[in-house]
Amino acid sequence: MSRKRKLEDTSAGSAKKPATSLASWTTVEDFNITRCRQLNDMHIEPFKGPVLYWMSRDQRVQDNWALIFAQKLANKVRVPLCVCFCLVSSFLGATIRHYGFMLKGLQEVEKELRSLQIPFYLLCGTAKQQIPLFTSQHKVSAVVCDFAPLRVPLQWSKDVAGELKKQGLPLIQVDSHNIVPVWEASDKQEYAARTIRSKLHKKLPEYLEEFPLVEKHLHKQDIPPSTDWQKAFASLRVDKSVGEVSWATPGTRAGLKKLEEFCDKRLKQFDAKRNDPTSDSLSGLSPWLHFGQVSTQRCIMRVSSHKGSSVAASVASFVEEAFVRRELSENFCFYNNNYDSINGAADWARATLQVHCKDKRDHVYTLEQFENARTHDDLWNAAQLQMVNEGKMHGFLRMYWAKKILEWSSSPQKALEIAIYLNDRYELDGRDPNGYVGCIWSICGVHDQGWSERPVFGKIRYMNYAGCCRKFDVKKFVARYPGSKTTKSK
Ligand code: FAD
Ligand code: FO1
Repeated sequence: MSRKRKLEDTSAGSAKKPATSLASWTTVEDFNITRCRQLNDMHIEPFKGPVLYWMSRDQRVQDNWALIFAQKLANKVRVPLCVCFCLVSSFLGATIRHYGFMLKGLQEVEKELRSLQIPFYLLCGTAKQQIPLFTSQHKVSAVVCDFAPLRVPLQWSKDVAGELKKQGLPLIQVDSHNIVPVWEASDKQEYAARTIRSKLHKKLPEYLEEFPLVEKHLHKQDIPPSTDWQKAFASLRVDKSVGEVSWATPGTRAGLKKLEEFCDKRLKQFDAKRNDPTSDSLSGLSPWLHFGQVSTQRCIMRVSSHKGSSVAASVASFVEEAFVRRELSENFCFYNNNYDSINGAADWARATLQVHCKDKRDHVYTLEQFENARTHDDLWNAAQLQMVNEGKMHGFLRMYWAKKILEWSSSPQKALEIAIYLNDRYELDGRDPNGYVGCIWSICGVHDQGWSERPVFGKIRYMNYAGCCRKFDVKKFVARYPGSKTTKSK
């Protein structure tokens, strides 16, 4: 289904002006054009050079609306299609744990594209440098990119829009990560899950449509020799002391296998057990979702295909988390530039944290003590060790973990800084809107309400050890991480 948009001013993709217009040339058959926005006001010339998909966030071939759109556009103007990825040598503190997972996933992307006669180019350097060089060298006629609501990727696409405008080339951005494109879900920062939920569900039927296949590309073009991946790894300037994880095999194939395994083995107990860190009941999908190796839409469609009373609550719960909560995080980061600072919190939260910022703390820990799991709390230490050793802390514990950092830091600002730093350094799914919102929800009450006032937290929701003991077998969890023991451990 293609929905045309009225022509308006097409500013270069500023986050605040969500939906820019789309010139009529962008309309392709069988594609909901509201998934796209135009980042400069150039247009494509038919029968010129290839269409380029500049892959960044959504690192997969199939189930990728940006690549689907790029191929439809290339077929419409009868030109070749190619894909590139701009590898930056460091990115927001990512370590070899993250780059290893990402690059191994991209190797699979290159192979799959080659089988479809679609050349893949790994370009080392920033998009602002590399894309204009590539487009002039390969006489590209239009560029399609995917979308992330974070400061750095938004700046990347803005810079490229400007560079391509100098070459008279259009840049079209497609939200391939969300089911409902962020600029379609809402035109403002939403207050809470309850205010965005109905907006998302109302649009779900329009966007939860089966993906057309990305097919062998008939307008052929030379396929370059395969990438020198050793050289790519060597170009990295990353901390190699945070090792890669063994439990998660990178790449789309492994990610889809994980999805099937979740549906077969864990979906049934997901709703009942997802808040119990001693049970293996989560999907485990976040690393593949973060790197876009698997489409969240595919997960929602797969999980929702399970009918019957025994899984109904779990299907609903998974949709709530993977659709509503996740797309609420995207909304927050897109419309609130302070998504990773106290300034991003609501006035009531900043006020209450300010009132209590001088309250006496029973414990105050440094980053080094937190990082090395050297607090007085064995459960907190165990959660920290799970994250450091396995690259994935259980979702329930992430709330407790962050809230204790608020309680045991010298100030809320310091707490948020420490939580984000540790989260992005060790979580395989770090540097993600879910992470920034997870931390700011826990420490500054974003998307939450105020609770009864107490020292240090003020009206920010409180969580404590006793509360965890009422929810699950804390001792059993702590026992898995011997290094977490403290004098408190019984
Ligand atoms: P499941 O429970 O199986 O959920 C499936 C998917 O739904 C997740 O992969 C995720 O995409 C989405 N989801 C689940 N819970 C949430 C949530 N609370 N908010 C938004 N989306 C959600 N998630 C990240 O992807 N990266 C992070 O860096 C991250 N940091 C967090 C930090 C804190 C302090 C908190 C409280 C939460 C954080 N989360 C983060 C959200 C959530 O904890 C993880 O997405 C989830 O635990 C990932 O494991 P899973 O895929 O097995 O989750
Ligand atoms: N995106 C890129 O286009 N190039 C990179 O080199 C790159 C590295 C990278 C490392 C860790 C990580 O977690 C993400 C990384 N991304 C990179 C960004 C990713 O594509 C997403 O845009 C962001 O993670 C936002 O979700």
